[in-house]
Amino acid sequence: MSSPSRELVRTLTATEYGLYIHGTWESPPNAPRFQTKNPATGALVGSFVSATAEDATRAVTAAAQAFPAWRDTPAPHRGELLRQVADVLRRRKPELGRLVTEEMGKVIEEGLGDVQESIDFVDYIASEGRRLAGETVPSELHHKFCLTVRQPKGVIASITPWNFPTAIPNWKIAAALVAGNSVVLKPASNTAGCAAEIVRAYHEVGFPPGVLNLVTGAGATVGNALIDDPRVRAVSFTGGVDTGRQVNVRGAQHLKMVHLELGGKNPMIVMGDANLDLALDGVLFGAFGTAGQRCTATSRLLLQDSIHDQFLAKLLERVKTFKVGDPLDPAIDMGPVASADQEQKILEYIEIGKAEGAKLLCGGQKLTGGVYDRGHFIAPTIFSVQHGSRLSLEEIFGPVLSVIRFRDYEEAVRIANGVDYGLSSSIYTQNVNLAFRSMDDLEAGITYVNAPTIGAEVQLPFGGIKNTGNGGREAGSVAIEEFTELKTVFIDFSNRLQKAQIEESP
Ligand code: UN1
Repeated sequence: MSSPSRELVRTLTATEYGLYIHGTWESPPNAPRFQTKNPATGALVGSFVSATAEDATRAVTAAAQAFPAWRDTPAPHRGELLRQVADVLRRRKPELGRLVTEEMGKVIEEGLGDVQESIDFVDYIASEGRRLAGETVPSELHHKFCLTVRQPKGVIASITPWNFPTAIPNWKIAAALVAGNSVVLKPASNTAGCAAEIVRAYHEVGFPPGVLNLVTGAGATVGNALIDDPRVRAVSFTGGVDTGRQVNVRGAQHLKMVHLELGGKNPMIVMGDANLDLALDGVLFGAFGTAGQRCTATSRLLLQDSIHDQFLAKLLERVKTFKVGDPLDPAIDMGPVASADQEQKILEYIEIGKAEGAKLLCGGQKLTGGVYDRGHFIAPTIFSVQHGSRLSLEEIFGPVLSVIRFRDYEEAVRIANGVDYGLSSSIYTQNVNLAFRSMDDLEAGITYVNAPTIGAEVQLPFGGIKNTGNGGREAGSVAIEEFTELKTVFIDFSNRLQKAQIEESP
């Protein structure tokens, strides 16, 4: 146990952040605070205001006041500011990548990748300021013009998770802002520092006060206040399915558009004809990258009978060489899980697996001794399971892979689709017919052929079906759909009353 004086030093070294409302960082001296901690070492990272519902309401007021002028700012100018944000993020990438790693524990290569995904998306969506395209279509009447334009919704609440602590806030903020909305961001508490640093980038390039606001604190307080505020026109939420359901129900009471991006139980199918070494690299990255804490993580490995034993033997060999440890060390393959809560939940699932008779093939425990004792490290874990067991169906969000054996393609598809989620999916095969069939057959928003289930690129839509969400997509050019209303416009220049559906066509 550390001595009290040591604790004090750590407290003082934590970066202190305020709330960001109407372009000002607010740090009331007596406000209750919470802290973020490095999950690898327990060291303090940042200290944040635990906002009240009134704080959230003030942020919405700031956003509502800023909205009219921001809506009227030409979209290319809005895009230009975002382009400058991308430049700031690019400049600060090394420092921000390190912060991602220190605050949530993904290895530094992935911490930097998180920031790169932010840069890529902000760059990409900035140019939407010069598109925001509607459509023009013919009228059934003479001298009449029909078109659609995209209009912002108003104030958007963005509620974001800790696993992509810069990328996902940027997906939501940048798309909402380029479309002319104002935003209140409520980030996951354990990565509030990453969120605050992103907001600093927006502040630095001169977004008008109130256009973007940051309110840190508990979901039950801040999140609910945002969802309940009638001035918030849409809520964009990424997180767990249980919370997502509550957000949706709460938003529905206000007839509010709620966009949900929730969990996954993503399968990788390895057919007998696959390039096995390629599949091996793929499953290691897919299952244990970000310590399995991606919505897109490969959490089920489906192996065809003919290669099952051989592939599994190779996989277990490779996992033995896997280095778990300090995520800032570039030689390390996997860091800690993100928090004590995560650790507990994952260990509970490991116990569930054991209790339901799944065969533990490797790992299955918290790592202890030396540097491990300071953090939340769990060994890469592989179970052999039956389809239908809890391990095979429920999202674990940790470094736990469930292996399932199958006979033929049809059975693989049945198993792959036999879960409540549908975010990502993958098939390894050299058979071009199966590769193309899987595009149709796999029930998921994303299908990879000969690549693992993770690694989506920002210029394409991201999202899933079934319990993964409620139909929306982030990223890609469709990212602006959740943040815009379509206005349909008819312009009649005939100088007479024309009656659609009633007049005879000439
Ligand atoms: C998530 O886990 O919520 O495709 C996002 C990927 C990343 C994004 C994951 N580009 O794995």
